[in-house]
Amino acid sequence: MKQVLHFINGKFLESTSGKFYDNYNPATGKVISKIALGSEEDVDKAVEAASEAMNGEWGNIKINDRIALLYALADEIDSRFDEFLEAETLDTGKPYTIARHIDIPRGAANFKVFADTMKSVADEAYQMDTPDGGIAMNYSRRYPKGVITVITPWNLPFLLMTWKVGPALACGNTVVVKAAESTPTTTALLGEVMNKVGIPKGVFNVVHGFGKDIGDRLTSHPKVDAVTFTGSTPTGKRIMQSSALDLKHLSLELGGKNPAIIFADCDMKKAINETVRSVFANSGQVCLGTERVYVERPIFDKFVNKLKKAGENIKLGIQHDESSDMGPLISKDHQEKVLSYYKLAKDLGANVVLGGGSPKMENGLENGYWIDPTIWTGLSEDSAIVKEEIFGPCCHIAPFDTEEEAIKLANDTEYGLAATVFSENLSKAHRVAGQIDAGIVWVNSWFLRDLRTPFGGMKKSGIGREGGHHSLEFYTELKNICIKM
Ligand code: NAD
Ligand code: 6OD
Repeated sequence: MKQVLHFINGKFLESTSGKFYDNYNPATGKVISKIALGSEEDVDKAVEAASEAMNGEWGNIKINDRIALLYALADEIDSRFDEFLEAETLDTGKPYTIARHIDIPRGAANFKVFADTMKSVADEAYQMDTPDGGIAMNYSRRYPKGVITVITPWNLPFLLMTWKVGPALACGNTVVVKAAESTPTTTALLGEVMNKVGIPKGVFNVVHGFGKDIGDRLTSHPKVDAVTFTGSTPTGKRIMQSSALDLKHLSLELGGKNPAIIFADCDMKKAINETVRSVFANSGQVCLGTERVYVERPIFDKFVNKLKKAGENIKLGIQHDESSDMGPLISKDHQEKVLSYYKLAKDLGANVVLGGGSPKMENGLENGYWIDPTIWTGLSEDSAIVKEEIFGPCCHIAPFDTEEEAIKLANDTEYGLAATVFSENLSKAHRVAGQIDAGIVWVNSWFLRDLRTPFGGMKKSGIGREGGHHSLEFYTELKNICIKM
Protein backbone atom coordinates (compact mmCIF):
# COMPACT_ATOMS: atom_id res chain seq x y z
CA MET A 1 0.00 0.00 0.00
CA LYS A 2 1.26 3.47 -0.89
CA GLN A 3 2.69 5.46 2.03
CA VAL A 4 2.64 9.26 2.20
CA LEU A 5 5.45 10.58 4.42
CA HIS A 6 6.33 13.87 6.08
CA PHE A 7 8.77 16.07 4.15
CA ILE A 8 11.24 17.61 6.57
CA ASN A 9 14.56 19.24 5.78
CA GLY A 10 14.48 17.96 2.20
CA LYS A 11 13.81 14.33 3.16
CA PHE A 12 10.72 12.11 3.23
CA LEU A 13 10.41 10.76 6.78
CA GLU A 14 8.16 8.48 8.76
CA SER A 15 6.68 9.84 11.99
CA THR A 16 8.78 9.70 15.13
CA SER A 17 6.10 7.38 16.51
CA GLY A 18 6.21 5.18 13.39
CA LYS A 19 2.41 5.43 13.22
CA PHE A 20 0.24 5.82 10.10
CA TYR A 21 -3.44 6.49 9.49
CA ASP A 22 -5.69 5.38 6.62
CA ASN A 23 -6.55 7.62 3.70
CA TYR A 24 -9.78 6.86 1.82
CA ASN A 25 -10.92 7.41 -1.75
CA PRO A 26 -14.24 9.24 -1.23
CA ALA A 27 -15.67 7.75 -4.43
CA THR A 28 -15.32 4.14 -3.25
CA GLY A 29 -14.81 4.37 0.51
CA LYS A 30 -11.71 2.19 0.09
CA VAL A 31 -8.32 2.81 1.71
CA ILE A 32 -5.91 4.12 -0.92
CA SER A 33 -2.85 4.99 1.15
CA LYS A 34 -1.31 5.14 4.61
CA ILE A 35 -0.38 8.60 5.84
CA ALA A 36 2.36 9.28 8.39
CA LEU A 37 0.61 10.32 11.61
CA GLY A 38 2.39 13.42 12.87
CA SER A 39 2.99 14.31 16.50
CA GLU A 40 4.34 17.41 18.21
CA GLU A 41 7.85 15.95 17.91
CA ASP A 42 7.48 15.88 14.13
CA VAL A 43 6.26 19.48 14.19
CA ASP A 44 9.30 20.48 16.24
CA LYS A 45 11.65 18.83 13.74
CA ALA A 46 9.97 20.62 10.83
CA VAL A 47 9.98 24.02 12.55
CA GLU A 48 13.64 23.57 13.49
CA ALA A 49 14.49 22.76 9.86
CA ALA A 50 12.53 25.79 8.64
CA SER A 51 14.20 28.03 11.18
CA GLU A 52 17.71 26.82 10.24
CA ALA A 53 16.97 27.31 6.56
CA MET A 54 16.07 30.96 7.25
CA ASN A 55 19.56 31.41 8.65
CA GLY A 56 21.26 29.55 5.81
CA GLU A 57 21.54 29.69 2.02
CA TRP A 58 17.86 30.59 1.55
CA GLY A 59 18.04 33.53 3.95
CA ASN A 60 20.76 35.10 1.79
CA ILE A 61 19.53 34.15 -1.67
CA LYS A 62 19.43 36.94 -4.26
CA ILE A 63 15.90 37.94 -5.22
CA ASN A 64 16.40 37.08 -8.90
CA ASP A 65 17.57 33.59 -7.97
CA ARG A 66 14.53 33.15 -5.73
CA ILE A 67 12.22 34.23 -8.53
CA ALA A 68 13.94 31.87 -10.98
CA LEU A 69 13.35 29.00 -8.54
CA LEU A 70 9.65 29.88 -8.31
CA TYR A 71 9.33 29.75 -12.09
CA ALA A 72 11.14 26.42 -12.08
CA LEU A 73 8.63 25.12 -9.50
CA ALA A 74 5.74 26.14 -11.74
CA ASP A 75 7.35 24.49 -14.77
CA GLU A 76 8.03 21.29 -12.85
CA ILE A 77 4.41 21.13 -11.65
CA ASP A 78 3.33 21.54 -15.28
CA SER A 79 5.64 18.78 -16.39
CA ARG A 80 4.25 16.44 -13.69
CA PHE A 81 0.68 17.61 -14.31
CA ASP A 82 -0.78 14.11 -14.69
CA GLU A 83 0.74 12.88 -11.43
CA PHE A 84 -0.70 15.85 -9.53
CA LEU A 85 -4.04 15.35 -11.27
CA GLU A 86 -4.19 11.67 -10.30
CA ALA A 87 -3.16 12.30 -6.68
CA GLU A 88 -5.58 15.19 -6.20
CA THR A 89 -8.57 13.42 -7.72
CA LEU A 90 -7.93 10.21 -5.78
CA ASP A 91 -7.75 12.06 -2.45
CA THR A 92 -10.81 14.23 -3.11
CA GLY A 93 -12.93 12.18 -5.52
CA LYS A 94 -13.38 15.29 -7.68
CA PRO A 95 -13.61 14.70 -11.43
CA TYR A 96 -10.60 15.19 -13.69
CA THR A 97 -12.74 17.69 -15.55
CA ILE A 98 -12.60 20.03 -12.55
CA ALA A 99 -9.07 19.41 -11.28
CA ARG A 100 -7.58 19.65 -14.77
CA HIS A 101 -9.00 23.15 -15.27
CA ILE A 102 -8.89 24.57 -11.78
CA ASP A 103 -6.85 22.84 -9.08
CA ILE A 104 -3.63 21.81 -10.82
CA PRO A 105 -3.14 24.79 -13.20
CA ARG A 106 -3.73 27.15 -10.25
CA GLY A 107 -1.02 25.28 -8.34
CA ALA A 108 1.53 26.28 -10.97
CA ALA A 109 0.03 29.77 -11.42
CA ASN A 110 0.31 30.47 -7.68
CA PHE A 111 4.11 30.28 -7.96
CA LYS A 112 4.35 32.29 -11.19
CA VAL A 113 2.04 35.10 -10.14
CA PHE A 114 3.82 35.77 -6.87
CA ALA A 115 7.23 35.58 -8.57
CA ASP A 116 5.92 38.31 -10.91
CA THR A 117 4.51 40.31 -7.99
CA MET A 118 7.87 40.28 -6.22
CA LYS A 119 9.57 41.43 -9.41
CA SER A 120 7.24 44.34 -9.99
CA VAL A 121 6.34 45.63 -6.53
CA ALA A 122 7.52 49.17 -5.81
CA ASP A 123 8.75 50.30 -2.42
CA GLU A 124 7.59 53.58 -0.90
CA ALA A 125 9.92 56.59 -0.67
CA TYR A 126 9.23 59.99 0.90
CA GLN A 127 11.42 63.04 1.03
CA MET A 128 10.86 65.22 4.10
CA ASP A 129 11.96 68.59 5.42
CA THR A 130 13.90 68.41 8.68
CA PRO A 131 13.64 70.91 11.61
CA ASP A 132 17.18 72.19 10.91
CA GLY A 133 16.22 73.24 7.38
CA GLY A 134 17.70 70.21 5.68
CA ILE A 135 16.03 67.22 4.11
CA ALA A 136 15.78 63.53 4.84
CA MET A 137 14.78 60.61 2.67
CA ASN A 138 12.61 57.75 3.90
CA TYR A 139 12.38 54.51 2.01
CA SER A 140 10.85 51.18 2.90
CA ARG A 141 12.31 47.73 2.42
CA ARG A 142 10.64 44.36 2.66
CA TYR A 143 12.08 41.47 4.65
CA PRO A 144 10.79 37.91 4.97
CA LYS A 145 8.78 37.33 8.12
CA GLY A 146 10.56 34.08 8.91
CA VAL A 147 8.98 30.68 9.54
CA ILE A 148 5.36 30.52 8.41
CA THR A 149 2.91 27.80 9.43
CA VAL A 150 0.50 27.06 6.59
CA ILE A 151 -2.68 25.09 7.43
CA THR A 152 -5.09 24.19 4.64
CA PRO A 153 -8.44 22.43 4.08
CA TRP A 154 -9.46 19.53 1.88
CA ASN A 155 -11.76 21.10 -0.70
CA LEU A 156 -9.16 22.54 -3.11
CA PRO A 157 -6.05 21.09 -1.47
CA PHE A 158 -3.32 21.89 -3.98
CA LEU A 159 -4.77 25.23 -5.05
CA LEU A 160 -5.22 26.52 -1.50
CA MET A 161 -1.86 25.24 -0.24
CA THR A 162 0.14 26.79 -3.10
CA TRP A 163 -1.94 29.98 -2.78
CA LYS A 164 -0.05 30.45 0.51
CA VAL A 165 3.25 28.64 -0.12
CA GLY A 166 3.77 30.57 -3.42
CA PRO A 167 3.79 34.06 -1.86
CA ALA A 168 5.48 32.84 1.33
CA LEU A 169 8.47 31.56 -0.66
CA ALA A 170 8.40 34.47 -3.10
CA CYS A 171 8.88 36.75 -0.10
CA GLY A 172 11.81 34.68 1.15
CA ASN A 173 10.17 32.86 4.07
CA THR A 174 10.34 29.20 4.95
CA VAL A 175 7.20 27.15 5.60
CA VAL A 176 5.83 24.27 7.63
CA VAL A 177 2.67 23.02 5.96
CA LYS A 178 -0.11 20.89 7.35
CA ALA A 179 -2.59 19.83 4.71
CA ALA A 180 -6.00 18.53 5.70
CA GLU A 181 -5.75 14.98 7.01
CA SER A 182 -7.87 13.59 4.15
CA THR A 183 -5.99 15.27 1.28
CA PRO A 184 -2.24 15.31 1.98
CA THR A 185 -0.89 13.68 -1.19
CA THR A 186 -0.31 16.63 -3.53
CA THR A 187 1.24 18.61 -0.69
CA ALA A 188 3.71 15.77 -0.10
CA LEU A 189 4.34 15.43 -3.84
CA LEU A 190 5.34 19.08 -3.93
CA GLY A 191 8.30 18.08 -1.74
CA GLU A 192 9.68 16.04 -4.67
CA VAL A 193 9.27 19.07 -6.91
CA MET A 194 11.10 21.29 -4.40
CA ASN A 195 14.07 18.90 -4.35
CA LYS A 196 14.07 18.52 -8.13
CA VAL A 197 14.34 22.25 -8.83
CA GLY A 198 16.90 22.84 -6.07
CA ILE A 199 14.95 24.63 -3.35
CA PRO A 200 17.34 24.41 -0.36
CA LYS A 201 16.49 21.87 2.31
CA GLY A 202 14.32 23.14 5.14
CA VAL A 203 12.58 25.82 3.08
CA PHE A 204 9.45 23.72 2.45
CA ASN A 205 8.41 21.23 5.14
CA VAL A 206 5.28 19.14 5.45
CA VAL A 207 3.88 17.46 8.54
CA HIS A 208 0.78 15.31 8.19
CA GLY A 209 -1.77 14.68 10.88
CA PHE A 210 -4.81 15.84 12.75
CA GLY A 211 -5.51 19.33 14.06
CA LYS A 212 -6.31 17.97 17.51
CA ASP A 213 -2.84 16.37 17.77
CA ILE A 214 -0.54 18.93 16.19
CA GLY A 215 -2.61 22.07 15.56
CA ASP A 216 -1.71 23.88 18.78
CA ARG A 217 2.00 23.16 18.41
CA LEU A 218 2.01 24.32 14.80
CA THR A 219 0.34 27.59 15.71
CA SER A 220 2.15 28.37 18.97
CA HIS A 221 5.70 27.07 18.46
CA PRO A 222 8.09 29.82 19.60
CA LYS A 223 10.07 29.66 16.36
CA VAL A 224 7.00 30.16 14.17
CA ASP A 225 6.69 33.82 13.16
CA ALA A 226 3.30 33.79 11.44
CA VAL A 227 0.37 31.51 10.79
CA THR A 228 -1.76 31.48 7.67
CA PHE A 229 -4.89 29.37 7.76
CA THR A 230 -7.69 28.44 5.39
CA GLY A 231 -10.56 26.45 6.84
CA SER A 232 -13.67 26.67 8.92
CA THR A 233 -14.58 29.56 11.20
CA PRO A 234 -14.59 27.44 14.42
CA THR A 235 -11.05 26.19 13.68
CA GLY A 236 -10.02 29.75 12.81
CA LYS A 237 -11.16 30.88 16.27
CA ARG A 238 -9.21 28.07 17.89
CA ILE A 239 -6.06 28.98 15.93
CA MET A 240 -6.45 32.62 16.83
CA GLN A 241 -6.48 31.69 20.52
CA SER A 242 -3.53 29.33 20.27
CA SER A 243 -1.38 31.70 18.18
CA ALA A 244 -2.27 34.70 20.37
CA LEU A 245 -0.29 33.21 23.26
CA ASP A 246 2.91 34.04 21.39
CA LEU A 247 1.51 37.03 19.44
CA LYS A 248 1.85 35.38 16.02
CA HIS A 249 0.93 37.32 12.92
CA LEU A 250 -2.21 35.76 11.55
CA SER A 251 -4.10 35.48 8.26
CA LEU A 252 -7.46 33.69 8.38
CA GLU A 253 -9.51 32.67 5.33
CA LEU A 254 -12.67 31.13 6.77
CA GLY A 255 -16.18 29.95 6.00
CA GLY A 256 -19.05 31.54 4.13
CA LYS A 257 -22.80 31.42 3.54
CA ASN A 258 -22.72 33.19 0.24
CA PRO A 259 -25.78 34.81 -1.37
CA ALA A 260 -26.70 35.14 -5.04
CA ILE A 261 -29.06 37.98 -6.00
CA ILE A 262 -30.88 37.38 -9.27
CA PHE A 263 -32.72 40.43 -10.62
CA ALA A 264 -35.58 40.14 -13.08
CA ASP A 265 -33.52 42.05 -15.66
CA CYS A 266 -30.75 39.45 -15.65
CA ASP A 267 -29.63 37.44 -18.65
CA MET A 268 -31.37 34.24 -17.53
CA LYS A 269 -29.01 31.91 -19.37
CA LYS A 270 -25.96 33.50 -17.76
CA ALA A 271 -27.60 33.52 -14.33
CA ILE A 272 -28.47 29.84 -14.55
CA ASN A 273 -25.11 28.73 -15.96
CA GLU A 274 -23.13 30.56 -13.32
CA THR A 275 -25.45 29.64 -10.43
CA VAL A 276 -25.32 25.95 -11.36
CA ARG A 277 -21.56 26.20 -11.03
CA SER A 278 -21.58 28.26 -7.85
CA VAL A 279 -24.00 25.89 -6.09
CA PHE A 280 -22.87 22.47 -7.33
CA ALA A 281 -19.23 22.72 -8.49
CA ASN A 282 -16.85 20.54 -6.48
CA SER A 283 -19.97 18.98 -4.89
CA GLY A 284 -20.71 22.35 -3.28
CA GLN A 285 -17.46 22.19 -1.33
CA VAL A 286 -16.17 25.64 -2.30
CA CYS A 287 -15.93 28.37 0.30
CA LEU A 288 -17.08 30.89 -2.34
CA GLY A 289 -20.04 28.71 -3.37
CA THR A 290 -23.64 29.91 -3.24
CA GLU A 291 -25.95 28.44 -0.59
CA ARG A 292 -28.59 31.21 -0.54
CA VAL A 293 -30.26 32.35 -3.75
CA TYR A 294 -32.59 35.39 -3.79
CA VAL A 295 -34.65 35.83 -6.96
CA GLU A 296 -36.81 38.82 -7.89
CA ARG A 297 -40.41 37.67 -7.66
CA PRO A 298 -41.51 38.06 -11.33
CA ILE A 299 -38.91 35.48 -12.45
CA PHE A 300 -38.90 33.32 -9.31
CA ASP A 301 -40.78 30.29 -10.68
CA LYS A 302 -38.97 30.37 -14.01
CA PHE A 303 -35.57 30.56 -12.31
CA VAL A 304 -36.36 27.74 -9.87
CA ASN A 305 -37.53 25.49 -12.73
CA LYS A 306 -34.50 26.21 -14.85
CA LEU A 307 -32.04 25.66 -11.99
CA LYS A 308 -33.86 22.41 -11.20
CA LYS A 309 -33.51 21.24 -14.83
CA ALA A 310 -29.82 22.17 -14.87
CA GLY A 311 -29.32 20.33 -11.56
CA GLU A 312 -31.04 17.23 -12.96
CA ASN A 313 -28.48 17.13 -15.76
CA ILE A 314 -25.51 16.93 -13.41
CA LYS A 315 -23.88 13.55 -13.86
CA LEU A 316 -22.35 12.01 -10.76
CA GLY A 317 -19.40 9.76 -11.44
CA ILE A 318 -15.91 8.50 -10.71
CA GLN A 319 -13.06 10.98 -11.15
CA HIS A 320 -11.45 9.59 -14.30
CA ASP A 321 -14.73 9.29 -16.23
CA GLU A 322 -14.55 12.32 -18.52
CA SER A 323 -18.35 12.58 -18.50
CA SER A 324 -18.54 13.05 -14.69
CA ASP A 325 -19.69 16.49 -13.58
CA MET A 326 -19.74 15.89 -9.85
CA GLY A 327 -17.87 13.64 -7.43
CA PRO A 328 -18.74 12.55 -3.90
CA LEU A 329 -18.32 14.51 -0.68
CA ILE A 330 -14.92 14.31 0.98
CA SER A 331 -15.68 11.90 3.84
CA LYS A 332 -18.28 9.78 5.57
CA ASP A 333 -18.41 12.35 8.40
CA HIS A 334 -19.03 15.18 5.99
CA GLN A 335 -21.66 13.14 4.12
CA GLU A 336 -23.44 12.54 7.43
CA LYS A 337 -23.27 16.24 8.27
CA VAL A 338 -24.71 17.34 4.92
CA LEU A 339 -27.39 14.62 5.05
CA SER A 340 -28.38 15.85 8.51
CA TYR A 341 -29.12 19.25 6.94
CA TYR A 342 -31.08 17.51 4.14
CA LYS A 343 -33.18 15.79 6.79
CA LEU A 344 -33.59 19.00 8.79
CA ALA A 345 -34.82 20.83 5.68
CA LYS A 346 -37.54 18.19 5.23
CA ASP A 347 -38.44 18.26 8.91
CA LEU A 348 -38.79 22.03 8.74
CA GLY A 349 -41.24 21.65 5.85
CA ALA A 350 -39.03 22.75 2.96
CA ASN A 351 -40.28 22.25 -0.55
CA VAL A 352 -37.65 19.86 -1.93
CA VAL A 353 -37.32 20.98 -5.54
CA LEU A 354 -34.44 18.65 -6.36
CA GLY A 355 -32.60 15.78 -4.68
CA GLY A 356 -32.65 15.73 -0.90
CA GLY A 357 -30.90 12.43 -0.23
CA SER A 358 -28.04 10.24 -1.36
CA PRO A 359 -28.10 8.42 -4.70
CA LYS A 360 -27.77 4.66 -5.24
CA MET A 361 -24.42 4.17 -6.90
CA GLU A 362 -23.14 1.01 -8.64
CA ASN A 363 -19.96 -0.57 -9.99
CA GLY A 364 -17.79 -0.24 -6.90
CA LEU A 365 -19.09 3.19 -5.90
CA GLU A 366 -21.74 1.84 -3.48
CA ASN A 367 -19.71 2.74 -0.38
CA GLY A 368 -18.55 6.17 -1.55
CA TYR A 369 -19.77 9.37 0.05
CA TRP A 370 -22.23 10.35 -2.69
CA ILE A 371 -24.96 12.89 -2.28
CA ASP A 372 -27.75 14.40 -4.37
CA PRO A 373 -27.54 17.90 -5.80
CA THR A 374 -30.34 19.53 -3.83
CA ILE A 375 -32.55 22.62 -4.07
CA TRP A 376 -35.07 23.82 -1.51
CA THR A 377 -37.60 26.62 -1.36
CA GLY A 378 -40.06 27.70 1.32
CA LEU A 379 -37.89 27.88 4.43
CA SER A 380 -37.81 30.82 6.79
CA GLU A 381 -34.76 33.04 6.74
CA ASP A 382 -33.89 32.21 10.34
CA SER A 383 -33.76 28.43 9.80
CA ALA A 384 -30.41 26.67 10.22
CA ILE A 385 -30.51 25.75 6.53
CA VAL A 386 -30.38 29.43 5.57
CA LYS A 387 -28.08 30.53 8.37
CA GLU A 388 -25.36 27.85 8.67
CA GLU A 389 -22.63 26.88 6.22
CA ILE A 390 -23.53 23.40 4.92
CA PHE A 391 -20.67 22.98 2.41
CA GLY A 392 -22.58 20.59 0.17
CA PRO A 393 -24.20 20.73 -3.30
CA CYS A 394 -27.33 22.51 -2.15
CA CYS A 395 -29.05 25.86 -1.96
CA HIS A 396 -32.22 27.48 -0.68
CA ILE A 397 -34.05 29.83 -3.07
CA ALA A 398 -36.30 32.64 -1.83
CA PRO A 399 -38.11 35.48 -3.61
CA PHE A 400 -37.62 39.22 -3.05
CA ASP A 401 -39.55 42.29 -4.17
CA THR A 402 -37.19 45.26 -3.91
CA GLU A 403 -33.50 46.01 -4.30
CA GLU A 404 -33.31 47.13 -0.65
CA GLU A 405 -34.87 43.86 0.51
CA ALA A 406 -32.43 41.81 -1.55
CA ILE A 407 -29.44 43.64 -0.04
CA LYS A 408 -30.84 43.22 3.46
CA LEU A 409 -31.39 39.48 2.94
CA ALA A 410 -27.91 39.02 1.45
CA ASN A 411 -26.29 40.77 4.41
CA ASP A 412 -28.33 38.99 7.06
CA THR A 413 -25.54 36.53 7.91
CA GLU A 414 -22.57 36.34 10.23
CA TYR A 415 -20.36 35.59 7.21
CA GLY A 416 -19.01 37.92 4.52
CA LEU A 417 -16.91 35.99 2.05
CA ALA A 418 -18.47 36.19 -1.43
CA ALA A 419 -21.64 37.07 -3.31
CA THR A 420 -22.95 37.10 -6.86
CA VAL A 421 -25.31 39.61 -8.48
CA PHE A 422 -27.08 39.02 -11.80
CA SER A 423 -28.50 42.02 -13.65
CA GLU A 424 -28.03 43.54 -17.08
CA ASN A 425 -28.49 47.00 -15.53
CA LEU A 426 -24.91 47.96 -14.74
CA SER A 427 -25.80 50.94 -12.55
CA LYS A 428 -27.92 48.70 -10.40
CA ALA A 429 -25.21 46.04 -10.32
CA HIS A 430 -22.60 48.58 -9.15
CA ARG A 431 -25.01 49.99 -6.56
CA VAL A 432 -25.91 46.59 -5.13
CA ALA A 433 -22.37 45.16 -5.23
CA GLY A 434 -21.19 48.20 -3.28
CA GLN A 435 -23.67 47.51 -0.48
CA ILE A 436 -23.07 43.80 0.03
CA ASP A 437 -20.79 43.00 2.97
CA ALA A 438 -18.46 40.49 1.31
CA GLY A 439 -14.79 40.33 0.42
CA ILE A 440 -15.64 39.63 -3.22
CA VAL A 441 -18.79 40.31 -5.25
CA TRP A 442 -19.06 38.85 -8.74
CA VAL A 443 -21.45 40.49 -11.19
CA ASN A 444 -22.84 38.14 -13.86
CA SER A 445 -20.14 35.56 -13.12
CA TRP A 446 -18.65 33.40 -10.39
CA PHE A 447 -15.12 32.33 -9.36
CA LEU A 448 -13.46 34.53 -11.96
CA ARG A 449 -10.10 35.06 -10.29
CA ASP A 450 -7.40 37.62 -10.95
CA LEU A 451 -4.66 36.67 -8.49
CA ARG A 452 -3.50 40.29 -8.14
CA THR A 453 -6.74 41.27 -6.39
CA PRO A 454 -7.37 41.31 -2.63
CA PHE A 455 -8.95 38.05 -1.46
CA GLY A 456 -10.46 37.41 1.95
CA GLY A 457 -13.56 37.70 4.04
CA MET A 458 -15.47 40.26 6.07
CA LYS A 459 -17.22 39.52 9.37
CA LYS A 460 -16.71 35.88 10.48
CA SER A 461 -15.27 34.91 7.09
CA GLY A 462 -11.76 35.90 7.96
CA ILE A 463 -9.11 38.36 8.92
CA GLY A 464 -6.81 40.02 6.40
CA ARG A 465 -6.45 39.89 2.65
CA GLU A 466 -4.12 37.83 0.49
CA GLY A 467 -3.49 38.10 -3.26
CA GLY A 468 -1.08 40.25 -5.30
CA HIS A 469 0.67 42.88 -3.21
CA HIS A 470 -1.76 42.19 -0.33
CA SER A 471 0.02 38.86 0.15
CA LEU A 472 3.28 40.76 0.44
CA GLU A 473 1.76 42.74 3.31
CA PHE A 474 1.30 39.51 5.20
CA TYR A 475 4.40 37.57 4.15
CA THR A 476 6.92 40.39 4.66
CA GLU A 477 7.96 42.82 7.35
CA LEU A 478 8.32 46.38 6.17
CA LYS A 479 11.19 48.46 7.50
CA ASN A 480 11.41 52.21 7.04
CA ILE A 481 14.92 53.59 6.66
CA CYS A 482 15.23 57.32 7.26
CA ILE A 483 18.40 59.00 5.97
CA LYS A 484 19.17 62.54 6.94
CA MET A 485 20.93 64.14 4.00
P1 NAD B 1 -11.31 22.68 9.11
O1 NAD B 1 -11.30 23.98 9.81
O2 NAD B 1 -11.97 21.54 9.77
O3 NAD B 1 -9.82 22.20 8.80
C1 NAD B 1 -8.90 22.98 8.08
C2 NAD B 1 -7.51 22.60 8.50
O4 NAD B 1 -7.33 22.93 9.86
C3 NAD B 1 -7.19 21.12 8.38
O5 NAD B 1 -5.87 20.96 7.92
C4 NAD B 1 -7.31 20.64 9.81
O6 NAD B 1 -6.54 19.51 10.10
C5 NAD B 1 -6.75 21.85 10.54
N1 NAD B 1 -7.11 21.92 11.95
C6 NAD B 1 -8.19 21.40 12.58
N2 NAD B 1 -8.15 21.71 13.90
C7 NAD B 1 -7.05 22.46 14.09
C8 NAD B 1 -6.47 23.10 15.23
N3 NAD B 1 -7.02 23.03 16.43
N4 NAD B 1 -5.33 23.79 15.05
C9 NAD B 1 -4.75 23.89 13.85
N5 NAD B 1 -5.25 23.30 12.73
C10 NAD B 1 -6.39 22.60 12.86
O7 NAD B 1 -11.92 22.98 7.68
P2 NAD B 1 -12.23 21.93 6.52
O8 NAD B 1 -13.42 21.15 6.93
O9 NAD B 1 -10.98 21.22 6.16
O10 NAD B 1 -12.59 22.90 5.30
C11 NAD B 1 -13.85 23.40 5.06
C12 NAD B 1 -13.98 24.80 5.62
O11 NAD B 1 -12.96 25.63 5.08
C13 NAD B 1 -15.28 25.47 5.24
O12 NAD B 1 -15.75 26.18 6.35
C14 NAD B 1 -14.89 26.43 4.13
O13 NAD B 1 -15.73 27.52 3.95
C15 NAD B 1 -13.53 26.84 4.59
N6 NAD B 1 -12.73 27.36 3.46
C16 NAD B 1 -12.48 28.69 3.40
C17 NAD B 1 -11.75 29.20 2.32
C18 NAD B 1 -11.46 30.67 2.17
O14 NAD B 1 -10.66 31.02 1.31
N7 NAD B 1 -12.07 31.53 2.95
C19 NAD B 1 -11.29 28.32 1.34
C20 NAD B 1 -11.57 26.96 1.45
C21 NAD B 1 -12.29 26.49 2.52
O1 6OD C 1 -8.98 31.34 -5.67
C1 6OD C 1 -8.38 31.45 -4.60
O2 6OD C 1 -7.27 32.02 -4.51
C2 6OD C 1 -8.98 30.93 -3.38
N1 6OD C 1 -8.33 31.17 -2.23
C3 6OD C 1 -10.13 30.23 -3.47
C4 6OD C 1 -10.82 29.70 -2.37
C5 6OD C 1 -11.81 28.81 -2.57
C6 6OD C 1 -12.52 28.23 -1.48
O3 6OD C 1 -12.91 27.10 -1.46
